[in-house]
Amino acid sequence: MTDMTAELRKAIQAYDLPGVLLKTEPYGDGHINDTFCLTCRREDGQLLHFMLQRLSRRAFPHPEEVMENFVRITGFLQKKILEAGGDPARETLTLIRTRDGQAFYTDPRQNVWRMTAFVEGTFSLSDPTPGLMEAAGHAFGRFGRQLRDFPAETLHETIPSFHHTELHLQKLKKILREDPLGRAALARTEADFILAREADCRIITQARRDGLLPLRVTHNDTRLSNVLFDVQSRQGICIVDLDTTMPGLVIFDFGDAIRSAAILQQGKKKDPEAVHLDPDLYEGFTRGFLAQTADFLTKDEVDLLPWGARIITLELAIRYLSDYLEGDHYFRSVLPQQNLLRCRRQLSLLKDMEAQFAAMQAIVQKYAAPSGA
Ligand code: GN1
Repeated sequence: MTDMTAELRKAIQAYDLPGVLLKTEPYGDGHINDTFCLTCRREDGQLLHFMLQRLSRRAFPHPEEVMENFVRITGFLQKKILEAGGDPARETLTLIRTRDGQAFYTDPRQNVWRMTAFVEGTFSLSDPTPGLMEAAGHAFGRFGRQLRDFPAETLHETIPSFHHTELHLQKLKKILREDPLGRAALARTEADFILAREADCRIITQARRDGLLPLRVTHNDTRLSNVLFDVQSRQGICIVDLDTTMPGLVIFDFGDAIRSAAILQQGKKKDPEAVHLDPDLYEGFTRGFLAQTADFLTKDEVDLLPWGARIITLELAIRYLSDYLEGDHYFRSVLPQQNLLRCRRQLSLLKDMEAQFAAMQAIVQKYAAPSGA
Protein backbone atom coordinates (compact mmCIF):
# COMPACT_ATOMS: atom_id res chain seq x y z
CA MET A 1 0.00 0.00 0.00
CA THR A 2 1.81 3.09 -1.17
CA ASP A 3 1.05 6.68 -0.42
CA MET A 4 -2.05 6.01 1.60
CA THR A 5 -3.48 9.22 2.96
CA ALA A 6 -5.08 9.36 6.38
CA GLU A 7 -8.45 10.02 4.71
CA LEU A 8 -8.17 6.95 2.53
CA ARG A 9 -7.18 4.82 5.53
CA LYS A 10 -10.17 6.09 7.51
CA ALA A 11 -12.52 5.52 4.61
CA ILE A 12 -11.37 1.90 4.31
CA GLN A 13 -11.86 1.41 8.04
CA ALA A 14 -15.49 2.49 7.67
CA TYR A 15 -16.16 -0.78 5.81
CA ASP A 16 -16.28 -4.34 7.01
CA LEU A 17 -14.18 -5.96 4.29
CA PRO A 18 -13.96 -9.74 3.97
CA GLY A 19 -10.71 -11.49 4.96
CA VAL A 20 -7.41 -9.61 4.68
CA LEU A 21 -6.88 -6.42 2.72
CA LEU A 22 -3.88 -7.13 0.49
CA LYS A 23 -3.63 -4.07 -1.76
CA THR A 24 -5.04 -0.59 -2.32
CA GLU A 25 -4.23 0.95 -5.68
CA PRO A 26 -5.32 4.04 -7.61
CA TYR A 27 -7.59 2.94 -10.43
CA GLY A 28 -8.82 4.15 -13.82
CA ASP A 29 -8.43 7.31 -15.85
CA GLY A 30 -11.33 9.44 -14.60
CA HIS A 31 -10.82 13.19 -14.54
CA ILE A 32 -13.11 13.96 -11.63
CA ASN A 33 -13.40 11.49 -8.72
CA ASP A 34 -10.52 9.67 -7.00
CA THR A 35 -10.87 5.92 -7.46
CA PHE A 36 -9.07 3.06 -5.70
CA CYS A 37 -9.20 -0.68 -6.22
CA LEU A 38 -8.97 -2.75 -3.05
CA THR A 39 -7.93 -6.40 -3.18
CA CYS A 40 -8.96 -8.70 -0.32
CA ARG A 41 -8.21 -12.35 0.31
CA ARG A 42 -11.01 -14.32 1.92
CA GLU A 43 -10.26 -17.12 4.38
CA ASP A 44 -10.85 -19.71 1.63
CA GLY A 45 -8.10 -18.04 -0.41
CA GLN A 46 -10.38 -16.39 -2.99
CA LEU A 47 -9.43 -12.87 -4.08
CA LEU A 48 -12.18 -10.23 -4.12
CA HIS A 49 -11.93 -6.67 -5.41
CA PHE A 50 -13.79 -3.54 -4.38
CA MET A 51 -13.91 -0.05 -5.86
CA LEU A 52 -13.67 2.81 -3.39
CA GLN A 53 -14.30 6.32 -4.69
CA ARG A 54 -14.05 9.77 -3.21
CA LEU A 55 -16.57 12.00 -4.95
CA SER A 56 -15.32 15.34 -6.21
CA ARG A 57 -16.98 18.10 -4.25
CA ARG A 58 -16.21 20.60 -6.97
CA ALA A 59 -18.13 18.54 -9.54
CA PHE A 60 -20.80 17.26 -7.14
CA PRO A 61 -21.74 19.86 -4.53
CA HIS A 62 -24.52 17.59 -3.14
CA PRO A 63 -22.94 14.13 -2.94
CA GLU A 64 -25.80 12.83 -0.77
CA GLU A 65 -28.13 13.45 -3.71
CA VAL A 66 -25.75 11.58 -6.02
CA MET A 67 -25.92 8.65 -3.64
CA GLU A 68 -29.70 8.80 -3.28
CA ASN A 69 -29.97 8.56 -7.09
CA PHE A 70 -27.42 5.74 -7.09
CA VAL A 71 -29.42 3.64 -4.62
CA ARG A 72 -32.71 4.20 -6.47
CA ILE A 73 -31.29 3.57 -9.95
CA THR A 74 -29.37 0.42 -9.06
CA GLY A 75 -32.38 -0.88 -7.07
CA PHE A 76 -34.62 -0.34 -10.10
CA LEU A 77 -32.11 -1.97 -12.44
CA GLN A 78 -31.71 -4.96 -10.14
CA LYS A 79 -35.45 -5.65 -10.37
CA LYS A 80 -35.48 -5.27 -14.17
CA ILE A 81 -32.49 -7.57 -14.55
CA LEU A 82 -34.06 -10.22 -12.31
CA GLU A 83 -37.33 -10.02 -14.26
CA ALA A 84 -35.37 -10.62 -17.46
CA GLY A 85 -33.63 -13.65 -15.93
CA GLY A 86 -30.26 -11.88 -15.64
CA ASP A 87 -27.70 -11.66 -12.84
CA PRO A 88 -27.97 -8.32 -10.98
CA ALA A 89 -24.58 -8.84 -9.33
CA ARG A 90 -22.91 -8.72 -12.76
CA GLU A 91 -25.25 -6.51 -14.77
CA THR A 92 -25.41 -3.51 -12.50
CA LEU A 93 -23.36 -2.09 -9.64
CA THR A 94 -23.74 -3.45 -6.11
CA LEU A 95 -23.27 -0.91 -3.36
CA ILE A 96 -21.31 -1.97 -0.28
CA ARG A 97 -22.70 -0.31 2.84
CA THR A 98 -20.55 1.00 5.67
CA ARG A 99 -20.22 -0.82 8.99
CA ASP A 100 -23.15 1.23 10.28
CA GLY A 101 -25.34 0.51 7.29
CA GLN A 102 -24.94 3.82 5.44
CA ALA A 103 -24.80 4.14 1.67
CA PHE A 104 -21.62 6.23 1.94
CA TYR A 105 -18.95 7.37 4.37
CA THR A 106 -18.27 11.03 5.10
CA ASP A 107 -14.72 11.78 6.21
CA PRO A 108 -13.77 14.52 8.71
CA ARG A 109 -13.20 16.92 5.80
CA GLN A 110 -16.77 16.28 4.60
CA ASN A 111 -15.69 14.29 1.56
CA VAL A 112 -18.07 11.52 0.58
CA TRP A 113 -16.73 8.02 -0.19
CA ARG A 114 -18.65 5.12 -1.67
CA MET A 115 -17.77 1.51 -2.25
CA THR A 116 -19.02 -0.94 -4.86
CA ALA A 117 -18.17 -4.56 -5.52
CA PHE A 118 -15.90 -5.02 -8.52
CA VAL A 119 -17.64 -7.06 -11.19
CA GLU A 120 -15.29 -10.04 -11.49
CA GLY A 121 -14.54 -11.49 -14.92
CA THR A 122 -14.95 -8.19 -16.76
CA PHE A 123 -12.66 -5.75 -18.51
CA SER A 124 -12.98 -2.17 -19.70
CA LEU A 125 -11.17 -0.58 -22.60
CA SER A 126 -10.50 2.62 -24.44
CA ASP A 127 -9.20 1.27 -27.79
CA PRO A 128 -12.15 -0.54 -29.38
CA THR A 129 -12.84 -2.57 -32.51
CA PRO A 130 -16.11 -2.17 -34.46
CA GLY A 131 -17.40 -5.37 -32.78
CA LEU A 132 -16.69 -4.05 -29.29
CA MET A 133 -18.24 -0.71 -30.24
CA GLU A 134 -21.39 -2.52 -31.26
CA ALA A 135 -21.36 -4.33 -27.91
CA ALA A 136 -20.92 -0.98 -26.13
CA GLY A 137 -23.80 0.47 -28.16
CA HIS A 138 -25.99 -2.42 -27.03
CA ALA A 139 -24.95 -1.89 -23.42
CA PHE A 140 -25.70 1.85 -23.33
CA GLY A 141 -28.87 1.34 -25.39
CA ARG A 142 -30.04 -1.40 -22.99
CA PHE A 143 -29.32 0.88 -20.03
CA GLY A 144 -31.67 3.52 -21.47
CA ARG A 145 -34.22 0.86 -22.33
CA GLN A 146 -34.22 -0.64 -18.83
CA LEU A 147 -34.70 2.81 -17.31
CA ARG A 148 -37.28 4.12 -19.75
CA ASP A 149 -40.19 3.67 -17.33
CA PHE A 150 -38.29 5.11 -14.35
CA PRO A 151 -39.86 8.49 -13.51
CA ALA A 152 -36.96 10.70 -14.65
CA GLU A 153 -38.26 13.85 -12.95
CA THR A 154 -37.96 12.24 -9.49
CA LEU A 155 -34.16 11.99 -9.75
CA HIS A 156 -31.89 14.74 -8.47
CA GLU A 157 -30.09 16.78 -11.08
CA THR A 158 -26.64 16.02 -9.66
CA ILE A 159 -24.96 18.65 -11.84
CA PRO A 160 -27.54 21.25 -12.82
CA SER A 161 -27.61 22.10 -16.55
CA PHE A 162 -24.76 19.62 -17.11
CA HIS A 163 -25.28 19.40 -20.88
CA HIS A 164 -26.81 22.81 -21.46
CA THR A 165 -24.42 23.76 -24.24
CA GLU A 166 -25.64 27.35 -24.51
CA LEU A 167 -24.91 27.97 -20.83
CA HIS A 168 -21.42 26.49 -21.17
CA LEU A 169 -20.82 28.89 -24.06
CA GLN A 170 -22.11 31.89 -22.09
CA LYS A 171 -19.77 30.99 -19.26
CA LEU A 172 -16.83 30.73 -21.67
CA LYS A 173 -17.62 34.15 -23.13
CA LYS A 174 -17.62 35.69 -19.66
CA ILE A 175 -14.29 34.06 -18.79
CA LEU A 176 -12.81 35.26 -22.09
CA ARG A 177 -13.91 38.82 -21.25
CA GLU A 178 -12.53 38.70 -17.73
CA ASP A 179 -9.45 36.62 -18.63
CA PRO A 180 -8.49 36.10 -14.95
CA LEU A 181 -5.04 34.57 -15.62
CA GLY A 182 -4.12 36.36 -18.83
CA ARG A 183 -4.28 33.09 -20.78
CA ALA A 184 -6.86 34.15 -23.40
CA ALA A 185 -4.21 35.34 -25.85
CA LEU A 186 -2.76 31.81 -25.90
CA ALA A 187 -6.12 30.35 -26.87
CA ARG A 188 -7.34 32.87 -29.45
CA THR A 189 -7.54 30.35 -32.34
CA GLU A 190 -9.53 27.87 -30.25
CA ALA A 191 -11.83 30.56 -28.87
CA ASP A 192 -12.55 31.94 -32.35
CA PHE A 193 -13.26 28.46 -33.69
CA ILE A 194 -15.78 27.90 -30.91
CA LEU A 195 -17.40 31.33 -31.14
CA ALA A 196 -17.97 30.78 -34.88
CA ARG A 197 -20.23 27.85 -33.86
CA GLU A 198 -22.53 29.75 -31.54
CA ALA A 199 -25.60 28.78 -33.62
CA ASP A 200 -24.73 25.08 -33.26
CA CYS A 201 -24.72 25.45 -29.48
CA ARG A 202 -28.43 26.28 -29.68
CA ILE A 203 -29.64 23.40 -31.86
CA ILE A 204 -30.40 20.85 -29.16
CA THR A 205 -31.35 23.26 -26.38
CA GLN A 206 -33.78 24.96 -28.78
CA ALA A 207 -35.32 21.61 -29.80
CA ARG A 208 -35.79 20.90 -26.09
CA ARG A 209 -37.45 24.31 -25.53
CA ASP A 210 -39.71 23.60 -28.51
CA GLY A 211 -40.90 20.46 -26.73
CA LEU A 212 -39.43 18.12 -29.35
CA LEU A 213 -37.22 16.11 -27.00
CA PRO A 214 -38.49 14.14 -23.98
CA LEU A 215 -36.52 14.10 -20.75
CA ARG A 216 -35.38 10.57 -20.04
CA VAL A 217 -33.12 8.93 -17.47
CA THR A 218 -29.76 9.27 -19.19
CA HIS A 219 -26.22 8.40 -18.17
CA ASN A 220 -24.57 11.62 -19.35
CA ASP A 221 -20.98 10.34 -19.27
CA THR A 222 -21.02 7.51 -21.80
CA ARG A 223 -17.27 7.06 -22.14
CA LEU A 224 -16.28 3.65 -23.41
CA SER A 225 -14.45 2.95 -20.16
CA ASN A 226 -17.82 3.15 -18.39
CA VAL A 227 -18.85 -0.15 -19.98
CA LEU A 228 -17.70 -3.42 -18.42
CA PHE A 229 -17.29 -6.22 -20.96
CA ASP A 230 -17.59 -9.87 -20.03
CA VAL A 231 -14.23 -11.62 -20.46
CA GLN A 232 -15.85 -14.75 -21.94
CA SER A 233 -18.61 -13.39 -24.18
CA ARG A 234 -17.02 -9.98 -24.93
CA GLN A 235 -20.50 -8.43 -24.56
CA GLY A 236 -20.98 -5.16 -22.67
CA ILE A 237 -22.75 -6.33 -19.53
CA CYS A 238 -22.61 -3.52 -16.97
CA ILE A 239 -22.69 0.26 -17.11
CA VAL A 240 -20.70 2.01 -14.38
CA ASP A 241 -20.15 5.57 -13.11
CA LEU A 242 -23.75 6.51 -12.41
CA ASP A 243 -22.96 9.88 -10.80
CA THR A 244 -24.44 11.88 -13.64
CA THR A 245 -27.34 9.51 -14.35
CA MET A 246 -30.25 11.90 -14.11
CA PRO A 247 -32.94 13.47 -16.30
CA GLY A 248 -31.38 14.30 -19.65
CA LEU A 249 -31.41 13.86 -23.41
CA VAL A 250 -30.67 10.54 -25.06
CA ILE A 251 -28.96 12.40 -27.90
CA PHE A 252 -26.05 13.25 -25.63
CA ASP A 253 -25.64 9.67 -24.43
CA PHE A 254 -25.24 8.57 -28.02
CA GLY A 255 -23.08 11.58 -28.84
CA ASP A 256 -20.66 11.31 -25.94
CA ALA A 257 -19.96 7.65 -26.67
CA ILE A 258 -19.10 8.55 -30.27
CA ARG A 259 -16.99 11.50 -29.19
CA SER A 260 -14.98 9.51 -26.71
CA ALA A 261 -14.55 6.21 -28.56
CA ALA A 262 -15.24 6.32 -32.31
CA ILE A 263 -11.93 7.99 -32.94
CA LEU A 264 -8.72 7.49 -34.80
CA GLN A 265 -5.62 9.24 -33.59
CA GLN A 266 -3.37 9.78 -36.54
CA GLY A 267 0.16 11.04 -36.70
CA LYS A 268 0.59 10.85 -32.93
CA LYS A 269 4.15 12.14 -33.11
CA LYS A 270 3.78 14.83 -35.72
CA ASP A 271 0.49 16.22 -34.57
CA PRO A 272 -0.59 14.87 -31.18
CA GLU A 273 -3.82 16.83 -31.28
CA ALA A 274 -5.07 15.40 -34.60
CA VAL A 275 -8.14 13.26 -33.96
CA HIS A 276 -10.47 11.81 -36.59
CA LEU A 277 -13.83 10.12 -36.53
CA ASP A 278 -13.51 6.44 -37.41
CA PRO A 279 -16.54 5.59 -39.59
CA ASP A 280 -16.41 1.86 -38.78
CA LEU A 281 -16.38 2.43 -35.04
CA TYR A 282 -19.18 4.97 -35.47
CA GLU A 283 -21.25 2.48 -37.43
CA GLY A 284 -20.61 -0.31 -34.91
CA PHE A 285 -21.84 1.77 -31.99
CA THR A 286 -24.83 3.12 -33.91
CA ARG A 287 -25.94 -0.34 -34.90
CA GLY A 288 -25.79 -1.67 -31.32
CA PHE A 289 -27.39 1.42 -29.79
CA LEU A 290 -30.30 1.58 -32.21
CA ALA A 291 -30.92 -2.18 -31.97
CA GLN A 292 -31.90 -1.47 -28.34
CA THR A 293 -33.58 1.90 -28.73
CA ALA A 294 -35.00 2.49 -32.22
CA ASP A 295 -38.44 1.20 -31.23
CA PHE A 296 -38.97 3.72 -28.44
CA LEU A 297 -37.04 6.84 -29.49
CA THR A 298 -39.02 9.57 -31.24
CA LYS A 299 -38.23 10.57 -34.81
CA ASP A 300 -36.78 13.89 -33.61
CA GLU A 301 -34.48 12.11 -31.19
CA VAL A 302 -33.25 9.74 -33.88
CA ASP A 303 -32.72 12.54 -36.40
CA LEU A 304 -30.68 14.53 -33.89
CA LEU A 305 -28.37 11.68 -32.79
CA PRO A 306 -25.52 12.70 -35.14
CA TRP A 307 -25.90 16.29 -33.95
CA GLY A 308 -25.49 14.94 -30.43
CA ALA A 309 -21.99 13.74 -31.35
CA ARG A 310 -21.04 17.10 -32.85
CA ILE A 311 -22.49 19.22 -30.10
CA ILE A 312 -21.17 17.22 -27.16
CA THR A 313 -17.71 17.45 -28.75
CA LEU A 314 -18.07 21.20 -29.10
CA GLU A 315 -19.41 21.41 -25.53
CA LEU A 316 -16.49 19.49 -24.06
CA ALA A 317 -14.06 21.71 -25.97
CA ILE A 318 -15.83 24.71 -24.41
CA ARG A 319 -15.59 23.17 -20.92
CA TYR A 320 -11.89 22.32 -21.29
CA LEU A 321 -11.11 25.78 -22.59
CA SER A 322 -13.05 27.47 -19.76
CA ASP A 323 -11.18 25.37 -17.21
CA TYR A 324 -7.84 26.21 -18.81
CA LEU A 325 -8.62 29.94 -18.76
CA GLU A 326 -9.76 29.75 -15.13
CA GLY A 327 -6.72 27.83 -13.87
CA ASP A 328 -7.49 24.09 -14.28
CA HIS A 329 -9.63 23.58 -11.19
CA TYR A 330 -12.23 21.18 -12.59
CA PHE A 331 -10.54 18.61 -14.86
CA ARG A 332 -7.58 16.96 -13.21
CA SER A 333 -4.46 17.96 -15.12
CA VAL A 334 -0.82 17.24 -14.51
CA LEU A 335 0.87 18.75 -17.56
CA PRO A 336 1.13 22.43 -18.44
CA GLN A 337 -1.63 23.52 -20.84
CA GLN A 338 -3.21 20.06 -20.63
CA ASN A 339 -6.77 21.39 -20.75
CA LEU A 340 -5.91 23.61 -23.72
CA LEU A 341 -4.50 20.55 -25.51
CA ARG A 342 -7.60 18.58 -24.61
CA CYS A 343 -9.70 21.39 -26.09
CA ARG A 344 -7.65 21.29 -29.30
CA ARG A 345 -8.18 17.55 -29.66
CA GLN A 346 -11.95 17.99 -29.34
CA LEU A 347 -11.91 20.72 -31.97
CA SER A 348 -9.88 18.57 -34.33
CA LEU A 349 -12.44 15.79 -33.92
CA LEU A 350 -15.31 18.23 -34.38
CA LYS A 351 -13.86 19.49 -37.67
CA ASP A 352 -13.68 15.94 -38.94
CA MET A 353 -17.26 15.19 -37.83
CA GLU A 354 -18.40 18.28 -39.73
CA ALA A 355 -16.68 16.93 -42.86
CA GLN A 356 -18.23 13.46 -42.45
CA PHE A 357 -21.64 14.63 -41.28
CA ALA A 358 -23.77 13.46 -44.23
CA ALA A 359 -22.36 9.94 -43.86
CA MET A 360 -22.98 10.02 -40.08
CA GLN A 361 -26.62 10.92 -40.70
CA ALA A 362 -27.05 8.21 -43.32
CA ILE A 363 -25.73 5.54 -40.94
CA VAL A 364 -28.19 6.56 -38.22
CA GLN A 365 -31.09 6.40 -40.68
CA LYS A 366 -29.94 2.98 -41.92
CA TYR A 367 -30.18 1.42 -38.45
CA ALA A 368 -33.25 3.40 -37.33
CA ALA A 369 -35.40 1.98 -40.11
CA PRO A 370 -37.67 -0.87 -38.97
CA SER A 371 -36.09 -4.21 -39.89
CA GLY A 372 -37.06 -5.42 -43.32
CA ALA A 373 -37.79 -1.84 -44.48
C1 GN1 B 1 -15.32 13.79 -16.91
O1 GN1 B 1 -14.83 11.57 -14.65
P1 GN1 B 1 -14.81 11.31 -16.11
O2 GN1 B 1 -13.45 11.44 -16.67
O3 GN1 B 1 -15.57 10.04 -16.49
C2 GN1 B 1 -16.57 14.65 -17.06
C3 GN1 B 1 -17.28 14.35 -18.37
C4 GN1 B 1 -16.30 14.51 -19.52
C5 GN1 B 1 -15.07 13.64 -19.29
C6 GN1 B 1 -14.05 13.92 -20.37
C7 GN1 B 1 -18.78 14.96 -13.99
O4 GN1 B 1 -15.72 12.45 -16.79
O5 GN1 B 1 -18.35 15.26 -18.55
O6 GN1 B 1 -16.90 14.15 -20.74
O7 GN1 B 1 -14.47 13.96 -18.02
N1 GN1 B 1 -17.47 14.38 -15.92
C8 GN1 B 1 -17.94 15.38 -15.15
O8 GN1 B 1 -13.09 12.93 -20.36
O9 GN1 B 1 -17.73 16.56 -15.37
